Amino acid sequence: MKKYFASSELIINEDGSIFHLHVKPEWLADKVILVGDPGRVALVASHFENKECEVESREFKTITGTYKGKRITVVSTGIGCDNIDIVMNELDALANIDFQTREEKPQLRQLELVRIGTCGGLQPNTPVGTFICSVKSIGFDGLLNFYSGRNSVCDLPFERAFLNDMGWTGNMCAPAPYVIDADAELIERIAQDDMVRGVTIAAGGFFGPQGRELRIQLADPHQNEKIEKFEYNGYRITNFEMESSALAGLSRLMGHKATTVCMVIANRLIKEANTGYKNTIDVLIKKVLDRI
Ligand code: R1P
Ligand code: URA
Repeated sequence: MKKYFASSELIINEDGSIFHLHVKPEWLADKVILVGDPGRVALVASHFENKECEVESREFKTITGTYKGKRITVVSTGIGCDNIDIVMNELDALANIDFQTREEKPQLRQLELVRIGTCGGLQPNTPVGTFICSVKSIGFDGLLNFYSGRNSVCDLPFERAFLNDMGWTGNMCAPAPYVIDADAELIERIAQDDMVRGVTIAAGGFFGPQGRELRIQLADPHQNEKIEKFEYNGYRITNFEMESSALAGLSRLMGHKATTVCMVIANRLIKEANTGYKNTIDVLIKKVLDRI
């Protein structure tokens, strides 16, 4: 029997668009670029030859257009994995649920999603300005634990090794981190030979969860030293951002292809930062547009 999605579960606006994004099914391209900052949507779309739709609601701004003949949708997610839950479920509904019958479509329509973001670097080989493509993400956000397929898509031995190394028990720095791979084919095509292939921690905050201590103390004052030194099967943790784990995890569960590329704007190891990155992130945007 086909699954039917009631109006409280799949909320469709009166104009036929999806609840938060305000996007209609016919506006969604198969290739999707996600950015955190709504202001970055216009920067991506400034490279398009034409725009077929432009819509904005809360932090979610969407433009669909064409770049060198490829139809691409760019969407801003705002900050955090909670927003990625909204964006990924709504994009997947636009692609794979019939809005007239409210039933799942018979054939999966697979999306290709690349997040272009900013991050903090954690290693000597990730100075400010480095582009990092996430091969694996470690989710500090707990989002994937609410979906039943979690254990079938996560790297459980990596999770155990990381948790043992950190020595976190009980509710210390809970929920327990989950580890998820990005899409291998997409990583090769997007990262090529000019991006560092890294392991990214998607943190549930910019300060405490990324080991930044301002006026209030951290639960684990040695958190970042342990993260910087951690090694498992030749993998080192390269960077902190706040969305890649939910993107990779939900994409795996839904049958889509996804990865995250970020430009390092702060190196935590040598304590340097660049606040003028808005001019230089366009180099990364052009690489992704050419390779997606
Ligand atoms: C924090 O400043 C934000 O920057 C990073 C983090 O993931 C978080 O969203 O990405 P964006 O530049 O895409 O927003
Ligand atoms: N975004 C993050 O989440 N962390 C940083 O340090 C820089 C950008």
